Amino acid sequence: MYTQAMSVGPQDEARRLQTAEEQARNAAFEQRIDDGDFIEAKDWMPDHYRKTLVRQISQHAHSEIVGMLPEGNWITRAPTLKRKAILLAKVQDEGGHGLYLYSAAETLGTSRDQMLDALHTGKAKYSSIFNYPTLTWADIGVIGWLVDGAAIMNQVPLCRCSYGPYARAMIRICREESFHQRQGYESLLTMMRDGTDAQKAMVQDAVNRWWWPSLMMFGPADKDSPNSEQSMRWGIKRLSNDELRQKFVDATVPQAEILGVTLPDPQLAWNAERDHYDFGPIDWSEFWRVVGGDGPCNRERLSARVKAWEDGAWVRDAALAHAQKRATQAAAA
Ligand code: FAQ
Repeated sequence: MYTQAMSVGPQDEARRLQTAEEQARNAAFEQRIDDGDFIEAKDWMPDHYRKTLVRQISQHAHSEIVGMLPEGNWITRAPTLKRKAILLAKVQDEGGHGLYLYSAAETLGTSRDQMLDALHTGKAKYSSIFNYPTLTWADIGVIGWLVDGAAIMNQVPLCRCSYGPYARAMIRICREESFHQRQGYESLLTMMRDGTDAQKAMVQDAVNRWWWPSLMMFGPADKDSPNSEQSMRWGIKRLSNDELRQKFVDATVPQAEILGVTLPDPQLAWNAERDHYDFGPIDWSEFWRVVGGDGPCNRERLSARVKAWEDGAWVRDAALAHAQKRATQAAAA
């Protein structure tokens, strides 16, 4: 009321008009979200939507390339040529996923150098799960079964994410993750069906160590998830952290029964009333400790990535020098 009564100069008038224009753009954007349209790179979008996507997609990309490290550690120690070829292909796939995702994030106006700098300086997060060590060969099967299994559960809904470039990248990623999950499960099934007692015990030990960290991958409980509400309203996330975690538990318990392993949770039980499995409390203090940089392998993982970046400096320098030479030649021609 008071502002209407004030006399406005040309600058105030421009700002008011701009605000009205922005409001209209924002309303049109929200309408497109409600209609289930994809938002594309050149479309107008609110700043907060852009920032949320850069945060999530770049952290997802970082998770893929840091995720190469625990398994890469076993390529030279795979027990057979077949297992080695499968693992090599899987780890290469993860590198490819990182590249699609960095490209998708770049469409939002952030450079790859900026994103990698955020990773190397510890400003950006990556999935907590990759800060745990791979102690035996069974860990590789369990990563495929549980970690890729959790990743697929989380990522299939992202194929319907409202941001087109991210959604399209996720379609191919999910197809490959599905192969990853199956190869892990098949490797464990082989050990559980045909293996020695020691091999079976090795599988059970790996399941004991990876089960709870796999449940943590879905992120904090909904009530403690600051980003979920807005991300779900914008159609970036389609299901909440807790919904996805529950779906994962429900899908995984019968698979564990077929494998013949015990999931390390005495409270795990079918609840006919809820039509879901109940499970015990997650140790969120461990989750936040690992996310905060103090997990078993955080320092090792980050220093491996920084070293890879520094070792690759000559490749980037050579590629830049070559591009400059080509540009100079083209300008002179
Ligand atoms: N680890 O408010 P929310 C893979 C952070 S790829 C670390 O719930 P949001 C493939 C979160 O960033 C695995 N940090 O956040 C593979 C936020 O902090 P910020 C990665 C976590 O974004 C397999 C804060 O906590 N997948 O496995 C974690 O709405 C095998 C509050 O959380 C993706 O990135 C965590 N687990 O929901 C590779 C999928 N959880 O950023 C190799 C895409 C939460 O505000 C081998 N991302 N935080 O400082 C997502 O779906 C979401 O970003 C969530 C988190 C669900 C991860």
